Amino acid sequence: MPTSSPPRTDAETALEAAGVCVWEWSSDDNRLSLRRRGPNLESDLEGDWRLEDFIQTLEGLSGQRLAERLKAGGEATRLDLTLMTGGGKRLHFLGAFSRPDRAQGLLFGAAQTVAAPTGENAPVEAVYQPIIRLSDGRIAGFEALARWRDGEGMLRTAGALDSTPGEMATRELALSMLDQAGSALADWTHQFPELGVFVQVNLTGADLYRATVMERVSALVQSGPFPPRAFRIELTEQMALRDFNAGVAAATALQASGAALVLDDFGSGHSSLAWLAAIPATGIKLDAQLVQMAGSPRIDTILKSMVELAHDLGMTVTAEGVETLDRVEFLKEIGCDYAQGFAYAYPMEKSKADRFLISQMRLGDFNVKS
Ligand code: G
Ligand code: MN
Repeated sequence: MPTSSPPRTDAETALEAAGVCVWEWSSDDNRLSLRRRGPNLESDLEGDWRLEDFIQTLEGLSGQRLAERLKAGGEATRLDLTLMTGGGKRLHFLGAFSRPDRAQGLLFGAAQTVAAPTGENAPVEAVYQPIIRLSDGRIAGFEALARWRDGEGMLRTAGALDSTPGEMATRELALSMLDQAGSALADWTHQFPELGVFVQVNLTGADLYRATVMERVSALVQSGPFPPRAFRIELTEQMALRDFNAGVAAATALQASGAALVLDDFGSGHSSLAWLAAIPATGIKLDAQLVQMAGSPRIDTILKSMVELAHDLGMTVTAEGVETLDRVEFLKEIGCDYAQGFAYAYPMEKSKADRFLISQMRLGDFNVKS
């Protein structure tokens, strides 16, 4: 079992150094504003631009295409363009309109070539926990979770190891988890097309402002074909509190890449309803602690309302940390879409997840514990 991180390629190093800009476009005042998030992104790009002036800094037709797309405006129109700077750098302009006259997203260095998946060189190993569709009790998808091998070859969470893998850059962790989950999804989509499973990977808010991470998500989704929005990123809401606009822009860019976004641990800590309203997410995951408190009338009222609220906003709801099956009836009653937790299945290695999917294909009425 190799224990070192894969070497950084020059392309990755250059991308990382370039950082990320949050952009916001307003048609009304014809303004494109660029705010730097990374270490030293093209600092000359930062600021408020008249669209025509910004276009002047770009080479060839890319500027013209950008202007056309921004001026065309429109609801939920995805923007995914490669721009060429006067200095010959390729930039990835990724985002979407949230209103007919307003768009936002991220601008970052585009990879010349996409590095090969780090796959088996990676010390971190993804395990997969089934996410069960409550309407039929079948596996709808998986959450990919990071584990490391201890001295005895057992897979452990980071917290259960003596020497934590904390030194591993979180960037490497994110890239490796994305790659492993991406190849698992490719495999399952290929083997079990009729199941349409999805895979969810956890990223931190900081990951969203890493050019390499965003480029990798975008490349993986394009390497599909996957079922629409089957490659999903779970994001905790905490990041929103630090910088609301940048969080929305990053989430918008992520969604524009073709990945889907799921709000993790919803209802823990400081849920921001403004964040829920502004972010283009596919679903929310109800925080495990809240789910485990089900049974108390007041908590039940809150859970019921959260499901209703999410549905009214067009989002699905997954209950996390479902440890006992007696909660399941309640979750079904309130219309919760998915459940995940020890009551159904523990996180498992890919090969075991394969076997579950095979049985699910064979048996009409599949129960994950059997
Ligand atoms: O925050 P997030 O949902 O990403 O955390 C998932 C973690 O919760 C994993 O480490 C997983 O092993 C653990 N987990 C999954 N299901 C359950 C459960 O039913 N109960 C508890 N206590 N933990 C769970
Ligand atoms: Mn999660």
